[in-house]
Amino acid sequence: MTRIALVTGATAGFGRAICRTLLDAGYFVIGTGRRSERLAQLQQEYGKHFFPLAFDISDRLAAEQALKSLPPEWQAIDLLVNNAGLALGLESADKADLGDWEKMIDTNVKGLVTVTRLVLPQMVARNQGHIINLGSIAGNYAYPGGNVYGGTKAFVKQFSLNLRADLAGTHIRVSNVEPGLCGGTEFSNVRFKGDDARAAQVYENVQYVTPQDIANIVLWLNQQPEHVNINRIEVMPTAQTFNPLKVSKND
Ligand code: NDP
Ligand code: 8X3
Repeated sequence: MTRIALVTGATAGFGRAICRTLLDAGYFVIGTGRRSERLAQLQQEYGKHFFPLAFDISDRLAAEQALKSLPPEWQAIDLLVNNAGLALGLESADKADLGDWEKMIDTNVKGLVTVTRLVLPQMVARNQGHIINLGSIAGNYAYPGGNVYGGTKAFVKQFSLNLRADLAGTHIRVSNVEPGLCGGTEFSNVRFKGDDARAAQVYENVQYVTPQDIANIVLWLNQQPEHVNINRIEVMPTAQTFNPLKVSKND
């Protein structure tokens, strides 16, 4: 039986790799994002197996209209991958830009809950489905400048667990993928607002986790038998590990 997946943030990074991996595995895929020309490229490659749905996820009305506009044969979504998201800036909380904070909350929190709320009722009606959210290690561990970005990802983790609580007794699964340092995406170019040299430095001389690694994990999560729910999966490059907690001493 062919499965239908909806992947948010399909125009770059993880989302694009997840779309390709699901399409190659035989899924029909709805891909979203604001850059419609990139969605059109995927449609050119995969033809009727890919449905482009361009909208700004932080615009609730646009999200509602987009989801409503899906043709009937695309509405029974079996797998929702809530991947679209961003970090903006790395300044400490007293210096960070409030507009950046709002944009992260509007996208990573409000956008994600909007799409979830729009897709979930048909999953419940069919008693079938899987929601895979893209959290982050930033939602598990604090780091300087992680302030609101980490806060949004902690929200995604707890929202995922609370969805599980609400979906008790159904066959619907919810998983939160929590990656660490991953290269090959636009994440740091966006975070550093187009300072591509600074973005490149983040990944210099490190064997980072790739978008394909994340896509493989997403496919594997969904391929588990229906009675198996992976609640959370944290993934880091082997090269990334922990520091002692910081203690500031009096002089
Ligand atoms: P990219 O910047 O490469 O891709 C982000 C995607 O999100 C793009 O397709 C973009 O599409 C979409 N997006 C962003 N804002 C909006 C919006 N307002 N409306 C619609 N779509 C939007 O990032 P990654 O692939 O690296 O990140 C994907 C997810 O994984 C994010 O949630 C990120 O927080 C998370 N993550 C990333 C890690 C990393 O190190 N890369 C590690 C841990 C988690 P468009 O611009 O076309 O709208
Ligand atoms: C992205 C990973 O450590 O840059 O979510 O916040 S990190």
